[in-house]
Amino acid sequence: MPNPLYDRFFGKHAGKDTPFLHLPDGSLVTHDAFLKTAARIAHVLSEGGLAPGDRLAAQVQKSPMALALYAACVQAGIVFLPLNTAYTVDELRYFIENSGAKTVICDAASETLLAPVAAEMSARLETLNADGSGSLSERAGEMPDTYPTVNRTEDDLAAFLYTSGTTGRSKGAMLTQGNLISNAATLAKHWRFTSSDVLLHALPIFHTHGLFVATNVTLEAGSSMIFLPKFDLEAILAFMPKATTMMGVPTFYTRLLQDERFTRELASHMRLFVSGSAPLLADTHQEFEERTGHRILERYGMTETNMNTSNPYDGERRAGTVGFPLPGVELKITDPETGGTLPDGTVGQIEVRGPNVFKGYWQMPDKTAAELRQDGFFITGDLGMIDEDGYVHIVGRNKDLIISGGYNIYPKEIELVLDAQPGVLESAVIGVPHADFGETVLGVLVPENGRAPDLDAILQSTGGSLARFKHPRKLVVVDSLPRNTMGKVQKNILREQYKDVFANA
Ligand code: MLC
Ligand code: AMP
Repeated sequence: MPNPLYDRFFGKHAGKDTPFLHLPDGSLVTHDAFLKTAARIAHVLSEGGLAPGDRLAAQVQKSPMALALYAACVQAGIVFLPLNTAYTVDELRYFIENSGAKTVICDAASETLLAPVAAEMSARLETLNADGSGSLSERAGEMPDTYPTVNRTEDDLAAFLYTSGTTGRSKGAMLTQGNLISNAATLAKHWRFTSSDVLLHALPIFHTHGLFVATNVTLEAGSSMIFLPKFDLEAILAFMPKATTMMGVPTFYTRLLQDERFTRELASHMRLFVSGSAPLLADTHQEFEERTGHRILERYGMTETNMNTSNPYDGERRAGTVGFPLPGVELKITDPETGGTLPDGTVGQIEVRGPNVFKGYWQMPDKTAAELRQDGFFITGDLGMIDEDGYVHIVGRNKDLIISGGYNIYPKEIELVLDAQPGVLESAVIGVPHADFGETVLGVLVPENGRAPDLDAILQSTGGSLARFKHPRKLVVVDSLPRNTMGKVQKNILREQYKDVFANA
């Protein structure tokens, strides 16, 4: 039966003993072995009551089994909802409830905390640990290694990825099979991936970059991956000579450049370095070229759209730009007030349209209508311009968003937590420059009754409800927040005032 996503990325590799995952311990997972594991998991999921179209939420460490869980969901027609391993139980509760996930997969270490949440939502709970053990694997071990692939169309949902909103409520971006297929096919071709490529994979697999860009492109081209559990500088240095390509957030590249062992020779076997998810400084681009002779290829994407633009493979990879719209993707710069298209060279909001653009936000028709126009153009919230040679430049954001080490952080969510702290009248959360993470979180507090609040206690208490990467790295106290005549907090003034607080971090 046809299942376009499964057939294209997975099914075509069935029965092949070709390499898929090279693991740090030297072992290899072939395509065939991977697909058999996926089929076994698909049986467990179906037997557990998951039907095509149902959602499965997974907060699991990166491992071959975790990736096979994605393949299993595709094969069984289940909507895959991967979640950042840093999320707290409070955060997870919302995702499980909002998505209506019928099954939740977690690490055994979180089982006690998550069991009551799953029970409350009538969701089944299974465990999957970093080493591949857990109840999911135990049950999968008893299942057949083939599974009757569920019939799907390109318009069916493949995944939900949650992206936070400016009001603090996360939105489930609904991605179809067609969205994922079209983008990976375009990127594999554009970046010249072949079965000889070996991708150094150190990104997490719960976001677009590590899962849909890196993994789907690898599967599309029949390449293999050196599959590292996370970004670890020592491992990257050790494995780079065996790889041909790497994809990373800018922090990967700045960290590599800080190490003298990262040399031209070490990178000599590499064909391509790709950067995205956050702005790559032109300085980093230049320093990287001086050190290695490689020009990093920067591209631009989003959870809702997959990848939109890319610098060229053959032509000039221009530092400080995100290149040209990908084949099949339309991009225009519009006036935020009127929506009218602006001429090249003018800064405005970036809008994109194409087969890569998502279907909308799960059960949020108003939010979908506000960002996804009737004619198919998606308002990205990024500000940019197109230069005289057609290169797209991202110059800022029309949304209150901080990107720290490639993770998105919405200030509103943190402000709500800070505002509720004893002794805090109000707060403003801003992103300030940070050498390692690009930007980091600073909380600006106004005390109640002019008495200084206990900053240590406040930092401690944000820990319970917010993922670690969202925590303010510093809190400062001010008498009042700068506001415009409409009463809106002028965060640009605060960003300017505090731009050097982490200058030496
Ligand atoms: C970890 N920490 C972070 C952080 N990552 N804090 C802020 N921002 C981050 N990104 C916390 C840790 O919990 C730890 O807390 C402390 O910071 C230092 O940790 P570390 O050991 O230095 O961090 P590390 O584990 O090395 O992780 C850093 C990183 C990682 C940059 C390698 O964050 C990462 O892999 N980022 C990639 C994110 C990504 O894939 N984004 C793509 C989104 S898709 P403590 O308690 O020790 O202080 C998308 C679309 C597109 O945006 O276009 O691609
Ligand atoms: P996310 O919602 O996590 O998918 O993050 C998407 C956002 O990351 C985009 O809207 C941009 O603001 C930002 N982004 C992604 N790639 C780049 C890039 N190459 N340069 C600048 N910003 C980027």
